[in-house]
Amino acid sequence: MEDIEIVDSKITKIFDSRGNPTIEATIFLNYASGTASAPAGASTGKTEVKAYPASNIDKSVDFYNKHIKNALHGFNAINQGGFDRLLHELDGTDDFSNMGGNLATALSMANAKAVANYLEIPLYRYVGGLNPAIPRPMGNIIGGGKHSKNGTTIQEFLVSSQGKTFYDSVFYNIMVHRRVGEKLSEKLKGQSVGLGDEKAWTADVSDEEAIEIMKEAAGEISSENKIKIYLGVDFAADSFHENGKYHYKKSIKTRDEQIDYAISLNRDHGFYYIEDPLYDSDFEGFAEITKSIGKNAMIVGDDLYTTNATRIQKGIEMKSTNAVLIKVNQIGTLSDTVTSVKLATKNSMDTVVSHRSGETTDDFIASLAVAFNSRFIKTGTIGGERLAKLNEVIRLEEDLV
Ligand code: 2PG
Ligand code: MG
Repeated sequence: MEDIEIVDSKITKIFDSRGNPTIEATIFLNYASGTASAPAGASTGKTEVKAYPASNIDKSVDFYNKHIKNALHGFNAINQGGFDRLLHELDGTDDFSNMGGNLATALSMANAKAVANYLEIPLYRYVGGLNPAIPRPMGNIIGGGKHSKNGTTIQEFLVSSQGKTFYDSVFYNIMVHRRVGEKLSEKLKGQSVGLGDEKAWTADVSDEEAIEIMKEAAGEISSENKIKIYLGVDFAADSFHENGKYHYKKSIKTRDEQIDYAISLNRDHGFYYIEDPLYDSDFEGFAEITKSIGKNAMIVGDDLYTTNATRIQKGIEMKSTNAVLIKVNQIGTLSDTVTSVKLATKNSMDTVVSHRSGETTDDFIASLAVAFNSRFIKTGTIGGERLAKLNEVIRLEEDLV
């Protein structure tokens, strides 16, 4: 294939949904360009690449101006692998701590978008080839943890409605969100019910109360509309794990109790999706949970793997989970993300492409979920920056049928 030369690039500091600055990058080719921006986590995994050098976005901007802009000039954009390797070389560390993983993420995604635009093919085809598929939406309904104040200890209570189309599934997820909002206001009369970072409801309720409200609301929407609705949680357990124990608002669980609790969500409450039930290096504990309920439930590693192929390989060998959460800015480039997805898929693990708690209106992950054949795309249920992704999958679904 002919070379497609990068003629220019630029970065801009913009704001994410929490009002924090983030990086948007644009790659210019002859007669085409691509723009993408990086999201930001709050419950970040310890083994993620560094978002910014010394947590300072301006150091990323300086690095780009001094070391990257000129190096990209004239590079063959269609060589995505080479582009991403160049970013690694220019950075010189193994966790992007000189340039910042968020700068790498925005540049890497912008380059892929620019090439897809140049070739006039959809991004999901450029990234994923010939077997794209529409995922189901996994939407955050009640949230706490590091995404709100005074919310539940468990970070996310999620649902995935199984409508006939992606549009229907999103619609029923929104119905569950609405019903849960009504139930929370009724229950808490007068006390405030708010929205967390991902636009899930947040209120001063216990995890058990949240489980009951979710089950009730999802059960009602499910029988009123005759659709199946999967229930899920993201414990993000690393954020309340201290000295070997799990610290809930009003109780403390030992590791064994936490394992039992995660199992009971499936066994006693029918939850299907269970993400990060244990702290981020307890590969053995994850394996116990997967052994017990993995046939009926999806056990997902997020902070456990941080989209890192070496960690996923360890999880495969230890049978830790049957699914992997995928976030580009945990690993820093599109090529590294594709490597992780291929490894997981080859080993019969499901993938779930995910947003981050701090988001822009960038819709890149919609195309990724379709390209990767992911079971779910995990986002919020409402909110402009969340719907940007869901609405794009709705468009892609029209494209694909
Ligand atoms: C998670 C994510 C997204 P954060 O833990 O799965 O929901 O949260 O972006 O804060 O890491
Ligand atoms: Mg998570």
